[in-house]
Amino acid sequence: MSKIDEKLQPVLDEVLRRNAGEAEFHQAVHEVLESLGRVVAKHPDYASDALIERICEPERQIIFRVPWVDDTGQVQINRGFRVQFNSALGPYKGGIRFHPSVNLGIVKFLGFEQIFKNALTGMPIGGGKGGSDFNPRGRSDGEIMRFCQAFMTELHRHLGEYTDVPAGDIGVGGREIGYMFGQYKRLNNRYEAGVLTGKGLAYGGSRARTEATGFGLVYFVQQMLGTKGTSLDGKRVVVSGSGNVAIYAIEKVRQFGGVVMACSDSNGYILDENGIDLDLLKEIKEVRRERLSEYVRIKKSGAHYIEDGSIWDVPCDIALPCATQNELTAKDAATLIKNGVMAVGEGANMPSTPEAVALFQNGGVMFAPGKAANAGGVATSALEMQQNASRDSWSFEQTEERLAQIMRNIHDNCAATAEEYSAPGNYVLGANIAGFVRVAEAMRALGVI
Ligand code: NDP
Ligand code: 2IT
Repeated sequence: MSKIDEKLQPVLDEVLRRNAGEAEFHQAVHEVLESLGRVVAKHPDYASDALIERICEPERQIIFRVPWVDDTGQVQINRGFRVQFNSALGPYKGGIRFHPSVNLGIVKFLGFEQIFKNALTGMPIGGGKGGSDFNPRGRSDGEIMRFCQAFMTELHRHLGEYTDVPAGDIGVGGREIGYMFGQYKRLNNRYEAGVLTGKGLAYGGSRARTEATGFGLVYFVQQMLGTKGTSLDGKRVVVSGSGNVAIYAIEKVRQFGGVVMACSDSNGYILDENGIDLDLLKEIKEVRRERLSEYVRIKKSGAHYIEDGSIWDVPCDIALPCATQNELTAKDAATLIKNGVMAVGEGANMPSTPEAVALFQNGGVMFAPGKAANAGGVATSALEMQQNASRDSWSFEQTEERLAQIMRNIHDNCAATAEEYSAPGNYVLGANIAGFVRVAEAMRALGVI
């Protein structure tokens, strides 16, 4: 990783010391502090009143036991987390992740990223994140429901439409949000629709929220390509992951005339030179909840399943990592560059390692960081909160148009901020600085908080 401004190095040292062993959190803080060097050089007052130190310290961290009973009658114990990172701009807002890898450091990295992402949307939402080391893979619907109920039995006392508003993330989609909302409602005896987002359309969800992260990512990439006089039309695209973000990124790429040749899960990737069959992918992942390898079992011609190796070995014009953190390494970046990649857009949170990002930026590859490019999901969550607050529901077209406008604004704000700080085309710098400045201004106005 590259050097930090000398004013900010002590801030980073202190974060490393106080949060020992939390590698992903260190990585996320490091990247933001690296960008802020230019801000404190230009506006030294941002380095006063321990403002940056305060932003690096969560307002509240909740860790709790989640006991539940599996289908065989065995008692299971998981650990639940909610990190309420920053509420200067609005109630804490951010997803909940169910994955065996979840620990405090991962939730803190996600919560930290969420502060700046949410600021970039321009909406009134603070930053937070939660999750559990629960592994949903292979669990029955009844087990998922009992786990969600047990998780919410503790979490509910920390939430509220003006306090903290979770949504989905890895392993948490519409089904899980429904079970959690049901339990929240039961415990509070309040139909508080705005306490969770990503709800089903039957009970207060927003149209286009399911699609929003993937669609928003592709809107952002289309804007970025536009600055170089090109577009997605006719481009070969590779998308990692095959979950919520990946599926709707694939759908929007197709609408913009691109061809998605490959997508993946944690076991392997599929390659379909004719373009991924989206209806089949949705059927396998959203309806049957099966592994991606089923795709080639059903679609016998033209498609291949590759169990070993990296999806980033597939030559493409545009790469969209939409699975998880640090899934795209320096080696993968070097392969993509060798194969002529022109743009990378992060649908996942922090999917590229710092070394990979540096390779892209130094290699002239347009690079859209997750906290800007995947902000369409949380932005549409904020639109869901608006609809809930006004007891209204908007059409798909109206909601998608709002999403598209928000993504254009985020793109232009990041690009303009990068220019202002003498780094044209550096969306990492633009996103970190523009997000930081909005949060910092609000924090200063609120006194020492
Ligand atoms: P899903 O659970 O719907 O899908 C996750 C996908 O990523 C699956 O294909 C999964 O494969 C794969 N994956 C997960 N963990 C790993 C891992 N450790 N190694 C390899 N592959 C993995 O999640 P989402 O699509 O919602 O989230 C994907 C990414 O997008 C995450 O980084 C999330 O934080 C980010 N994001 C999500 C938003 C949303 O609105 N949902 C908004 C903004 C960002 P497998 O089934 O094998 O585990
Ligand atoms: O990482 C993210 O932005 C999300 N998982 C979505 C958060 C939200 O509150 O919609």
